[in-house]
Amino acid sequence: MNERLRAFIAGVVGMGVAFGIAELIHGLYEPVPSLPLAVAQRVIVLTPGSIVEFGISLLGEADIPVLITTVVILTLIFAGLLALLALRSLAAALVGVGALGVIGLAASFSEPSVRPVAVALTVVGALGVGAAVSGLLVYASGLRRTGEGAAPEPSEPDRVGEPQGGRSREAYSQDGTAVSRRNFIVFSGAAAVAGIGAAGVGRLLEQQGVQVKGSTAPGGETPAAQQTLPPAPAGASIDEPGMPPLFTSNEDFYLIDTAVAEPRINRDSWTLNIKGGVDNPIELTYDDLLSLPTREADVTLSCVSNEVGGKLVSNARWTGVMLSDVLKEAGLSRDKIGSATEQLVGRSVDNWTSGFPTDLAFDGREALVAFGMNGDELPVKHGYPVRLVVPGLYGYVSATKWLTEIELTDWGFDAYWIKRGWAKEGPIKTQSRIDTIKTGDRLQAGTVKVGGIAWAPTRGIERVEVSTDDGESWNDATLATQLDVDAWRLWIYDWDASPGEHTVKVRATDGEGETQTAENAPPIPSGATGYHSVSVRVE
Ligand SMILES: Nc1nc2c(c(=O)[nH]1)N[C@H]1C(S)=C(S)[C@@H](COP(=O)(O)O)O[C@H]1N2
Ligand SMILES: [Mo]
Repeated sequence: MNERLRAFIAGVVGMGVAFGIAELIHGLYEPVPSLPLAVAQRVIVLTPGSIVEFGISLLGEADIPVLITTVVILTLIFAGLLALLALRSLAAALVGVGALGVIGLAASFSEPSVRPVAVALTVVGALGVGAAVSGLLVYASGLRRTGEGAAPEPSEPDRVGEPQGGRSREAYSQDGTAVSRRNFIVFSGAAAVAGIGAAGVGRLLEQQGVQVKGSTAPGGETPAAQQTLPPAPAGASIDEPGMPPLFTSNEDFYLIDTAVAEPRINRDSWTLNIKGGVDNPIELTYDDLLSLPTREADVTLSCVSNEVGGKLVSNARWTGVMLSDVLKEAGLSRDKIGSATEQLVGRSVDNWTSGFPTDLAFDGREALVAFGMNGDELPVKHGYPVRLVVPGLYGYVSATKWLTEIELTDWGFDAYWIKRGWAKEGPIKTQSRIDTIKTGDRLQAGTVKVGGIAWAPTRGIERVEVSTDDGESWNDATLATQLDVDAWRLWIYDWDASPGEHTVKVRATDGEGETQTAENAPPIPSGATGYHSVSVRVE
């Protein structure tokens, strides 16, 4: 192992220790954010939106962990290079450490609700200890002596074929410090284990914190709605292999957000501010919210970045309070909407925003300030304790999770994804998807059950047609009972399949008689269009 490699490893290990310390402090004390998470969050915010959406579509739910891992690995490599640099110029290397500190501080201070002093102490302290560990390893290896101005000449490469167990020349470094390679390995290994251990304990503590803070207060079951819905009729489901359930479980419900760490909110201290152009700005507690009439609504949510045939669409029975009732509490009614209150902006605790025409809160659709999902409280990842659910709008303009503020403002304000190039208005486009067969399937000739879902929230689905000849001719599918115009509708078609290659397509017509467009469009800027198409071979 030559000196350069040792120095590099010393840098990596030191940085690992620094990460471990910071992560441990984060686990012990929430207001100090996890540094890799904070940096990853900044990367997302500072990256053009289309690239972020691309990353999300490419990696799905893995995008955030991949990004965090990348941040950690790049930082470790950078620290290794700094340690190499320290052999030549300690001052230059310290400047590099300082730069890391500035990045860590800047990213941390961009997180909501941090304690600046604690964060500063953590960043400086962790980097200081990490640099000290690196330095000790470097000095212990005899790579650099105190007071040495310049680096030693590049050393000879390791001698090959040195006798086993014998004291190699390499065991004594060139300046005579007697530290064996084994010691270096033991010291750096121990430091690495300590760093990883500290990080592990930190993560563990954080996860326990999650349970304490994310779970319900004693006795705090999600209250049943006053106005409940009857159980879904049996005819609304279709029980065939490959068909989705009528309601997506909370576990399987698609997941999209920019939050690197899901906000952990204590619902007992949570508040919802209704502000901006309202007569009576108010702050509601969780109990205040629940004192308003509660109800259930079956609503399908979709992400604008869902591709034709994609999985970013799910259906749930939500529990909540009508958004219009909440707005009434703040003194806003439909007839009072003016240009200063034209837009309703939902803001999360981590400052994500959505925005849509205020009028849609009053036009009769069941827009909810929701706290329950499929009979349970909202899971943390789906916005605990309270989120918005607005039928007929893509999530990016409406479905603010971890909601803490509703601001009535003019149309000039651009919410999070609007700033990043997505359409200002986001009505969900009528779409349909084939679920029971997929491209590449080899099927037996005879009856093939072609089935799936179709959705046009607020309009409902009136008709679904299937083509098995690449769109030449169309056949009516059998529709399941429509649960609600806001919910997806299941459908099935018995296809008498003959041997050969076939392209199967589906198209839906909404409750207003509009058939979805055949024209293919990508998700950006306002949602994908086109017919879902599946190519199969029948044998
Ligand atoms: N706070 C917050 N709310 C958010 C988002 C977000 O990034 N942050 N993403 C939105 C988007 S783009 C969609 S599609 C829906 C997804 O909700 P889900 O993850 O519960 O399916 O949440 C919306 N609400
Ligand atoms: Mo989305």
